Amino acid sequence: MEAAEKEEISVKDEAVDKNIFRDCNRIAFYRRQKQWLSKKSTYQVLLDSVTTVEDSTRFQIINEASKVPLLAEIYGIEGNIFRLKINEESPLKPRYEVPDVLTSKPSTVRLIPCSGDTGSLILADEKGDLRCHITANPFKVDLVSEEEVVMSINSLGQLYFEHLQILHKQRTAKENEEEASVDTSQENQEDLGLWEEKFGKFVDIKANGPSSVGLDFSLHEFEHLYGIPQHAESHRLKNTRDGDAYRLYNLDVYGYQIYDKMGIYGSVPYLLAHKLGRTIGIFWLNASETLVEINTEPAVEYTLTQMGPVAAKQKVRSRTHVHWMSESGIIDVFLLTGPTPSDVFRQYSHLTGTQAMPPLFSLGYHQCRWNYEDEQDVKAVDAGFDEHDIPYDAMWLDIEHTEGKRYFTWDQKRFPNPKKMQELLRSKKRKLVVISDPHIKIDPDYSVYVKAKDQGFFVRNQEGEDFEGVCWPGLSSYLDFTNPKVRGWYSSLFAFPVYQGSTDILFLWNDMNEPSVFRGPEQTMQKNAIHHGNWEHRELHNIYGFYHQMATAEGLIQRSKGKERPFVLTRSFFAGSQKYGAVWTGDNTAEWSYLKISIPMLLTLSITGISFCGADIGGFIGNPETELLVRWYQAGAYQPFFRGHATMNTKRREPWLFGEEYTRLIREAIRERYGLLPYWYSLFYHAHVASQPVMRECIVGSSSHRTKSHHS
Ligand code: NBV
Repeated sequence: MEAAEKEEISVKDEAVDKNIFRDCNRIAFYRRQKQWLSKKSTYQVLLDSVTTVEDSTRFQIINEASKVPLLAEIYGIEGNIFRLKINEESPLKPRYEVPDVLTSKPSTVRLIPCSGDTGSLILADEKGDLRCHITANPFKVDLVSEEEVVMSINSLGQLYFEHLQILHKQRTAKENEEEASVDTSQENQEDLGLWEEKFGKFVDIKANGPSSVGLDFSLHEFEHLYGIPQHAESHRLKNTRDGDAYRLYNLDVYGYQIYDKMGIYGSVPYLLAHKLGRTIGIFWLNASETLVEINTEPAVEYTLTQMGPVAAKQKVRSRTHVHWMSESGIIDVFLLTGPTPSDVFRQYSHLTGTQAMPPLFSLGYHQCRWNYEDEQDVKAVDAGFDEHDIPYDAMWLDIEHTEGKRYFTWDQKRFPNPKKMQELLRSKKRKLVVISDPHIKIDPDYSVYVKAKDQGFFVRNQEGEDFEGVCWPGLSSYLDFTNPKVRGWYSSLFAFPVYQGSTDILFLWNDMNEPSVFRGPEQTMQKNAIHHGNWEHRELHNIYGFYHQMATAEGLIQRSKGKERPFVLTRSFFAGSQKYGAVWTGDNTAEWSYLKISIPMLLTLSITGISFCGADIGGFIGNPETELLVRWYQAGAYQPFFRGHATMNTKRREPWLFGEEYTRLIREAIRERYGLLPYWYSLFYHAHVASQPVMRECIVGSSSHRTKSHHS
């Protein structure tokens, strides 16, 4: 093991150090939005600017202070979905619009403008059941379905849009005087992090300056909200307090703390709200760092005493305010109007795709550990399952199987004959899953590195050179999966003749793809690294892992000439990742509380489209007591992705190592899973064709005696 690596592992033996990560108060765009919103400056629609262009209705919105025009576009999308886009009318340069997440250009339906009162505009679908009431001053949108206002947009006046500007130094004195949107005085500059933001020893230089956006949504009579993974939190979203918003920023958080709103490995900026008779969804399509505040105002009943002899009662309906804030990009939001939960699931998958149909083997039990040491070890563990009569389908190899963490290679000493090892597994109808991370060791003798370097396939730094960061192999560069050419080339590396030692029973595991960069800010990539198309990393950070899994899955499809379904597990993900395979909840801990939190974490992923999800059985970090391990198998057998895994320095924990009684219990749990395999397969088929989540929370029992159970 190399020195750099040892150092990282010893650091990582400790519980999560939250000081490495930023909370809201240390995030400049959050502070800026809060400062500005306290000034209560409003936006107004210019009603004489309303036009219908192709399939959208467009109009200008102007802020009373800055006077810079924004362009709003409203689309009706098939299946009772509205889309609202807000961008600068003429930005200094194009702003990032997330590509590749929507399955195709959503099929639009015509919205018919109906005359509202003066000062408003009404857009309705053809049947007139769904309407959008736009109030001009101050700008507000009410979404009306079956005569009920379901949701209001910007009713709290939290629309926020930072216009791209020329850097101060390059501006004329007059332009600086005109700057009215935020307090940019020198003393305040640093605090607001407009062009430069410090975090510990890191300085983020922002070539494009401040570019954040935000908007509020009020959900009428809704008090139950769910979604926006990934957080180690309860299923139902909690009210947030100042400085404690749900953060969506993909990060490698080893041993993450539970009941915490900090962002971990993946992000789906989509939430659902549910009440009796209606379920709705809000999908905020933005891949930059995002914060979500949630605030429920409960229903209140007032008694009006001064109104006369008879006391009058007035009821104020409850509502929940959702405030989205993103560091960059545009506002592009999809409003899913339900009305049933199934309708919302269908509407969301109409936009982002359904769960990929998994190959049958991947619904069985997976045996993993960091690491199975060598071919002998694999053989012995494999034989252990037969000896103890425990079914399993896939053996997993972690990073140590490679030659010095050079993915697509095999450690010559430990795995001299990978094909023979796979033949052994194949003879028992079993599979092998190996890891492939996005960082590539800088090594002029490593062909993957050389080819990627020659073709300019790495993410670049500010100076235009390949970005370099430390990860498992030591100094590494990171493939720029946002570039379709890089994805195409990466996919080609999985072809059997190219990936030496691979066979058709070998499948893939993508780890560290937040991306994880040791010693980087928050252990990830600098936000000003540069991607294909000259986009800054800040614009697309949350979608990096999505593209990695996409390219890997495509590689597996291509190597079988389109005949076989791929299996790819990813740690990082975004909206739509369900199309490419499975997701797991990363580095959890061998404690009861982590077993418990796996259930809401997986339910949350499930309702945001990612049905194929699981948590490491037994807990990755530490040594579970035997009863915990058994209980984890019993729970995991009823969770969609079912894999035992453990970190490096833990005791071995194959199912037969704890005495006959416990072996029997684990055997029974795994066999129960296999007994239900056809049912699992059918559930996945329903997820694939009809968007129904595989793992669901059902309320069972009479209304007086309700218990929650998890149905799979
Ligand atoms: O590749 C090693 C591990 C892996 O076993 C684990 O499942 C991932 O979540 N990986 C993280 C990197 C190292 C973690 C300390």
